[in-house]
Amino acid sequence: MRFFTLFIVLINLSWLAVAQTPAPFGAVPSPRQLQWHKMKYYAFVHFNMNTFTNEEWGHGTETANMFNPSQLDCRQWAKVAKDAGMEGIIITAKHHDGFCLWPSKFTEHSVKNSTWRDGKGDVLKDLSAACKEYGLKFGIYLSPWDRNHPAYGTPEYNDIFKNTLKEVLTQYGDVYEVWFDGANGEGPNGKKQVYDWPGFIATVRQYQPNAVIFSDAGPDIRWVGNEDGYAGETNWSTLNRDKVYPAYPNYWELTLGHEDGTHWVPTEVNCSIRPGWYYHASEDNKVKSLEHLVDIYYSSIGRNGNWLLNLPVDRRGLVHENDVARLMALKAYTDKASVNLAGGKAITASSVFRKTPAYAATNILDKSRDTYWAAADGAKQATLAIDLGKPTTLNRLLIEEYIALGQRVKKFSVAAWQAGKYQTIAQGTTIGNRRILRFQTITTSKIRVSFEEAKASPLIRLIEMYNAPELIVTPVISRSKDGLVTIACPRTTDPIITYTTDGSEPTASSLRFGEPFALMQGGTVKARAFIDNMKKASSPVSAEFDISAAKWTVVSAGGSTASKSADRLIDGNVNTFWQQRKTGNEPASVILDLGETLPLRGFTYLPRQDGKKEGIVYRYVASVSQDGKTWSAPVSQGTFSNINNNPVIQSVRFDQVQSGRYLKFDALETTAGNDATVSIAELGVLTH
Ligand code: FUL
Repeated sequence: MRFFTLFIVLINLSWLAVAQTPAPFGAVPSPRQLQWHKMKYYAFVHFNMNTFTNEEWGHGTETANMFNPSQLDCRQWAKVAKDAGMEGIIITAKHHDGFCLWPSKFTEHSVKNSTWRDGKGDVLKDLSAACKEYGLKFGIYLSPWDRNHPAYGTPEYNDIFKNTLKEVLTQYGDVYEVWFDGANGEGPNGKKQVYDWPGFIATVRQYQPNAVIFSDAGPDIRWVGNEDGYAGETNWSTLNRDKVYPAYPNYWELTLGHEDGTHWVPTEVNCSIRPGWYYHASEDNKVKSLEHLVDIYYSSIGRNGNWLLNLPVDRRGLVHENDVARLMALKAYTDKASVNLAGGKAITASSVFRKTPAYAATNILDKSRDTYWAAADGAKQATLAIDLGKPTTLNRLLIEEYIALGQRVKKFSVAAWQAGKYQTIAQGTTIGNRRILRFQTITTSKIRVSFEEAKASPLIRLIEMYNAPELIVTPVISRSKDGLVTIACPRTTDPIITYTTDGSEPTASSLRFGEPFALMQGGTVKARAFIDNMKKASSPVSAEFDISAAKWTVVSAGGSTASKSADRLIDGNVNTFWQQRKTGNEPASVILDLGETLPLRGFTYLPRQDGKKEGIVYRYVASVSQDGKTWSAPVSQGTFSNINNNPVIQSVRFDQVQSGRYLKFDALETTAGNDATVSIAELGVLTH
């Protein structure tokens, strides 16, 4: 009888407990995902064989000795990451060329067979120890695609891959994230592998149950659909996971997520601090500007994602000085831009879940992310009024949902008390784990946040407000077909732009840009914008040019006589492109007449820059000619690595200098296969 009474009491208590707590809505995060959501910013390090061969995708034919860093120091990476405010490092333990940064038992293509440290070196050992020392988490990127392993393309390879995974998951302590690249090309036998994804996932779960697994399709966290650093303004953490798979063709859906998706699979935004993922000395001046990185910060961390920023470690085995300087500038900026002006201020809500004090709006402005405000049961609209107590100048608002119970808000707006009434200053759609709205700087003493549409009653755990320093927009350097250089600063009023053409850093006293100037033979232009009587400066930008296209004509494009639109491929405007449909195996050829015989050292291909993938060339052949009739044997042929996901300019150098007046570029295959449209934003030559 006593047991029976206890049973009844327990049932009642649990009923009470349930009734006193807002119910979860839709798909919710797992404990390991919630842990990961506490992070926001960490480093990717691409450092492997490609660092030494100057490639983005190695071929698997390299020899182990080519891997030979002169001063490898993983503690330097860890210190840089820590100083930059990052929380972990994910390392390319094995990329598509198959080379392993640790002495694996399951391949001969590894550090164990290199002369580096007499074959006794182990980058994963050094890095995991450095991460521990600096209080950083340690993550592993392991490419299933392997262009070296003799077993690739056979069922046996899946077991080998699982064994390799076991090695990296059991020998280096805790691993917080395992990064699976969806790329699946041909191996040394010309065969593709059918990957055993369930087996790979089970291996991670077995040896590192707390690690989150990344791929296009999760299962824990998903790719954001681009390598540019941008999540959707609308970004659901939910996904119809069973419909998505690695190399999913509707990649743009990953940018937005699926409203009402069946599983919780939030976004991780991966992008590189330079154009390429691997180190190339030619990109030392192409580290993304502070303004660009700040924009990515708000478009990743500020749009319900975590930011995985890649640092291409150089041939010494160090993070390059230029990258370090930019990372520290970003840290200094974000520190200033996140001083909270709303902490502990007065806040009231239009409703509170069952009038329970534990869910009061004051939870939003306290320091805890574990307490939250809950609107009334079933309320899909609600407002919060925040009294800042005094006129406060601000231009950013951070807001976070209590995601443990699901993602709910679909539409919200922010209004400021100005001239005796509330005026809308910003609007947003989804919130999720974290959303930061940017708006014009205003001074106000009261802010109102209105939830206009929600899938279930809003649960908000945090709001902060900041006054981020205004950044001076970095100038954009371009050169017209005629060889005239323009330097513009579109969104800054009346900047003074200074520049150099001798490679030196522009200062306040460098040449001032007024009229476009000629740079016919090419060179390096570096520029900077100044405001406030030259007191504030943008970060410097740099652009390299080869010979101009002033004398060039397009002789034919796509097999036919060139139409007017073909001029777009030499117009110097990166935002226009030429395109033509190509059929089957026939190449689409473009012939340029350079107007004079030149020493040709290579060519450049810029794919379309509008974010679309149609026509991006993958396989090409280039030939030269003196007269436009008799053509050399191909002077270069091959594929553009990773061009689909990262459509940056491709510079291809010939083995030998070729003297010629005509260049023929044959597009043999696009990233969409044989039967497709071919598109070219710019085609150029390298003569320097
Ligand atoms: C892509 C790879 O193919 C690139 O080389 C790079 O590793 C990037 C992070 O993922 O899918």
